Order: sequence, then structure tokens, then C-alpha cells
Amino acid sequence: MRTQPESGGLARSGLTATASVLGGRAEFSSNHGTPPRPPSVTAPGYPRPLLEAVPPDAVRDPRMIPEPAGASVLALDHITSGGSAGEKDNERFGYPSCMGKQEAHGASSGAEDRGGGGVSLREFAADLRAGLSKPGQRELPSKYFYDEVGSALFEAISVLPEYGLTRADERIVRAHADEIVGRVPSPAIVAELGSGSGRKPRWVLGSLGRREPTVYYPIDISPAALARCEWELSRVPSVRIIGMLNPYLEGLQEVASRRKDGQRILVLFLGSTIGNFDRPVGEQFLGQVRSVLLPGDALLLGTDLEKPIPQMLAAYDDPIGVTAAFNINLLARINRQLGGDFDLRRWRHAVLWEERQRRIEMHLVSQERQTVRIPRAGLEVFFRKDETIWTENSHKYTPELVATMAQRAGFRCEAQWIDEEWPFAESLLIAVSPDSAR
Ligand code: AVJ
Repeated sequence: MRTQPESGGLARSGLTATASVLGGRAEFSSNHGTPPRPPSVTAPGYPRPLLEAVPPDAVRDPRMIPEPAGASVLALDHITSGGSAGEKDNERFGYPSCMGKQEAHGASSGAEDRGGGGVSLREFAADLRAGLSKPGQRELPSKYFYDEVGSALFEAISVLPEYGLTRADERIVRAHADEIVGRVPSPAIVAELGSGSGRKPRWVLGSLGRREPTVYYPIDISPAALARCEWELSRVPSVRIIGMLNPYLEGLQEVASRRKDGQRILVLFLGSTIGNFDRPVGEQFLGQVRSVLLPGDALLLGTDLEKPIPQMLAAYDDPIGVTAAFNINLLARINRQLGGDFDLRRWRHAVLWEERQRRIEMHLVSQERQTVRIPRAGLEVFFRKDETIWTENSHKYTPELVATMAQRAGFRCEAQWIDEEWPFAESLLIAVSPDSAR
């Protein structure tokens, strides 16, 4: 059930076009026609050698030292292996050491119970029980993709030629960082929902740091992602980093409680992560973000746009199988952390375009009848041949729909930028006071 956009006519080419959307004035620009950027940024494969991402002081974390060829699979397995090893993981890759000199929030809360992804193993087990014991379609929450292996696989996905999403997101943020920051009054602090690798916020923070000293709060339930992000951004001048090992809204509430008088908050919610939520839930989530903010605060929202179906399918089913590995790793994680006995060779990655909901779905298909035991979740599950576990939704949007959702959630759409090469929208949303909302 899609809401019809209230206005069409979005400028998709040219430098900057002004269009009237939803009664307000919104500026649409695309980075097509902007001054030439280094060719590296537009190249289909991400140009930066992957090794460059490894900190020179990798010694701080032994896992960042490359294993000899052939041993890497074993090493990874060992490193992320579960059991009560959730603790070990946490201690080794958790915030205290990896946040380095930076302050870390949440370091003392519930660390004993945290598994390899910074999520409590009890919660993981409970979510598994809920999702796998469903009588009809079984499912698993996509947030569990991002353990250490999964985060690394996602990094690999983001450099695949078939998956242009991450590069488009970064291109827009990079090309328009000054303009984005310029639309958020001074002084401002930045909170990011999902820290990712830290590449995208770098441009915004660089721009903001040149304007005033600021604080950047990456919020993520993955210690691996937080650590990576902290590393990536530690050299941005005038920016202090405080990692928040929290679910998004809890982290954001904590950031809001630390806000000083007169400070604006710029929330970054990039990468089309909102697309993982069902549409109504996504909109509700925007409303919850809004309720933590004050009028005048800003939300920069990245959303992947609809494109030809074969292109969308290829983006989630790349021929070398990185996305398949990303999907199947969810089962591997269950094995590692909860003692499951999923036979990974009996599962196949599958992708479909769901026409009515306008989303890509990822599933794991049981290739034969089988029973799986997951002792630490107290589960024994039977799967029929061809039965699937539904692991992810990636909803696709139109620019007009984003503006409509934002408005219903208590924001006005101040500006939108669309990438030409890979249709993707960055929307700058400003929190409005409830009475001026309509
Ligand atoms: C990071 C959630 C936006 O849905 O496109 C990539 C994750 N899944 N390939 C997406 C993902 C499969 C991605 N998000």
C-alpha cells in the first residue's frame, strides 16, 4: 500500500532545480554536473585499496593482522566463536580498548551478557526463538547480520560493482557536505544511527569541524563497527568522537540528554538502513527520532530509490556470492554464538522483488528436509525442503514518498539530493514544532 506522492516533477538532472513539494519549498539537486571529483569516487569498484583501511597500529588488535593464506577461515571461526566466548569477544573487541583515548558510553552496562555483536546473547536467543518458531514464514532480524564477519562482508558488498548504494550515498554526502552543514545552524553536534565504516560521516564532520569544534556520537550495537568508525575518523580536526554501544533510539536519547543549551543535533541516518523496516515501522521510527529532537534539529536521511528490477536483483545477488555469504553468515553466527548446528551447505541464498511492498527480500532456502538444534536458544527446528527463513527487507523509495513520510513524522523536507549514477536520495529533514506541522 503505497501512498501516492502529492507532487511529481522531480528534477533529476542539471545542477540544482527548485521544485515545490508538499506545499513547502524544497531544493532538489543532483551531483550530476558538479565540479569534477577525483575519478576514484565515481569508479564502479571502490578505488581505495582495502589494505589502506587497516590501521598502521593494527597491533592494538591482533585480529587485524592478516592471517597466513589458508588459515583465515579457521582464524575467523576461532575469533568469533561463541559460547561464553561472547564475553571474550566483547573484551577483545569491545569499546574500552578500541575506543582508545576516546570516551565510550555504555561500557559498564551489561557487558557480561553481550555477545560478539555487542547485543546480549539472551536477546539474540529470544529473537531467534520468536522468529524461528513462527508457524508460517520463519524469519530472523536483519540487525544480526552485523557481527564481525558480517560487518566485513558488508564492507565487501559495498565495493561490488553490482551494489552501487553505498558509493552513491557517499558521493552525495561528499559532494554536498558544506551545503548540508550550512543548513544546520551553529553550534551543532552530530549523532549517527549505525556507525558503519565511518567513511560517509567524514565529509560532514570535516565540514562541521572547520566551522566549530564539535562532538560526533556514532550509535551502534556492533562494537566492531564502532571501533572501525572511531579509527576511520580519529584524525578529523576539531571533532571529538564518543561511541555509543546502544540501540539507535536509546543512544539518541543519551546524546540528547548531553546536549548543551543552544546546540543543534544533526542526526545522520544513512545507507538506506530505514529500508530494513517495514514501511509503517520506518515511518514510526522517524516519528520516534523526531520525539527525541527539538524543533530546528536536523535529520539527514539516505534512501535507496526504485530502479529497474534486474538491477535491484543483481545488487542483492552478486555473481561472486559475497551477498550470499553475508546472508548465510547469519546462520554461521548462530552456530558460533549459540551453539547451533546449522549445516551451512544445506542452505541457499535467495532474493526476490516483492512488487506490492516494493522491496527486495532476502531469504535462506533449506535445500532439504532437516532438523536444526540451537542449544543455547533452547530450540530444535524442523525445516521442510524449500522452506525459507526470511532474513531481510530492503524497501525502495521515491523522493516524493520520503518527503511525505518525513512530513507525517514531524519533519519538513528542507532539501533533497539525488545521485544520477545510482538512483539514491539524501534528504535533509528539519524537525518542526508540532503546531506548525500542518
Ligand atoms: C545496509 C541495510 C542498506 O539493505 O541494501 C546489502 C544491507 N543487504 N546487501 C541493504 C544489505 C544485502 C543494506 N543496508
